[in-house]
Amino acid sequence: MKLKNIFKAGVIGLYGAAIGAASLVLTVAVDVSPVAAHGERSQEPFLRMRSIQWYDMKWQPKVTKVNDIATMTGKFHLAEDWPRAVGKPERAFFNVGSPSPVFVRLSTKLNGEPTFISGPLVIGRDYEFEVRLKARIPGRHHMHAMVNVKDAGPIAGPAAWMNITGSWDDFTNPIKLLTGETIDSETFNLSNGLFWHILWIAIGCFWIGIFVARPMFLPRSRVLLAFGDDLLLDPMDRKIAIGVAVLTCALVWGGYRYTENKHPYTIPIQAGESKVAPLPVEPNPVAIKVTHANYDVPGRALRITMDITNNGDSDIRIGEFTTAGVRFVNELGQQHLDPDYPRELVATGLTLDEETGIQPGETREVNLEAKDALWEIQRLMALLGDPESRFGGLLMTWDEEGNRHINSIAGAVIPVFTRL
Ligand SMILES: [Cu+2]
Repeated sequence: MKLKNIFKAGVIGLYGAAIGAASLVLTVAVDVSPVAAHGERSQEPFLRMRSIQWYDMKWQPKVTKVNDIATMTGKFHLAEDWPRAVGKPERAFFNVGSPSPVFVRLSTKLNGEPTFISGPLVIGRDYEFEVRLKARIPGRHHMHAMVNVKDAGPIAGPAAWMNITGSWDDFTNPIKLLTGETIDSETFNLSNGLFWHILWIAIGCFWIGIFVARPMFLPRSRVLLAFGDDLLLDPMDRKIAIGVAVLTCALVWGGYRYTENKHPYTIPIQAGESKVAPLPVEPNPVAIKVTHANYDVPGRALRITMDITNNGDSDIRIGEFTTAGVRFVNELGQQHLDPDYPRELVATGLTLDEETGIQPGETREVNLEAKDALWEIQRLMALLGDPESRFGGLLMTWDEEGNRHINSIAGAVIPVFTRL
């Protein structure tokens, strides 16, 4: 390779770096307002309303110091009306959605069982989770529960703001290994990680650089198409290719040998499958059939007409309709509402055409209205643009003794622009 060519390639590289730096400077200079959300509202309504339906969520405590432990607990139901466009939860991983690793997740339990790998979840059933988090980076963070579903992507649940005080420098995460040695996962083998990254990036840059300089991709491709590869085959190319192939194989083999010698006991991650049985189905005397639903666009209200049958032996009353983490409650629902639940996700606009309880054996046509600006704020009214235009959610009823029954309901929604 001629010195001039190397110089030329270097100049081209410098231009690229200059353009990158300029766009970075522009981004910082023009868009200075910090973003405080995750874009969770831009997830399609059918994904948030008709896939994983969250309830009884708790974030405790709301303020922690660096190194302190916080927990996120709750339950979720996998909707029977799971959308066709969303991959089925045959391989799902329980996760936490946060702005970068502000907490370190120490453990996750699904229905009381440690769950650190993915596994199948059953549609129509419920799961209870508990996540233990260790505060790492100080700040005010929006913390979501989340389930990653293969072929569907992350499905985020509701979030609460959690604050971390103190200094990041004080963070430690000591872990005792099987060999008895204790390491701090925050700093363990950092230089080793950097070394391998730099090494592979350097080999990659060298490999691409060689072909950029002798000659570049497009002229090379045109020559190849027009005249075949004879003209292009430089004996030096072959030597370099063999050299890089041998070096790569040697590094991979040597790296594995070294690691095996240094850490003889290792466990492959995500190689198995967690099999957690769903929560047992609780007897539910409430049967619901949605007959009609419409969304009042100017009034920001979802109106559902449904036949509710009470097969139990105690009056039941509706208290809450919850969808996509937004809780629509009436007076009864407010009595059972956790005061710690994020206020921005609570709507008091739940009304019924008849407030009296549904008696045992009775089947009643109920007209329910869930009205609040949150339909717009949370961009849930966008469901009208979905191909199916269906709503979904959990309807919570209470009997005279205060027992709660939960029904997952769903139905097609017709948009209306005036009160019918
Ligand atoms: Cu968020």
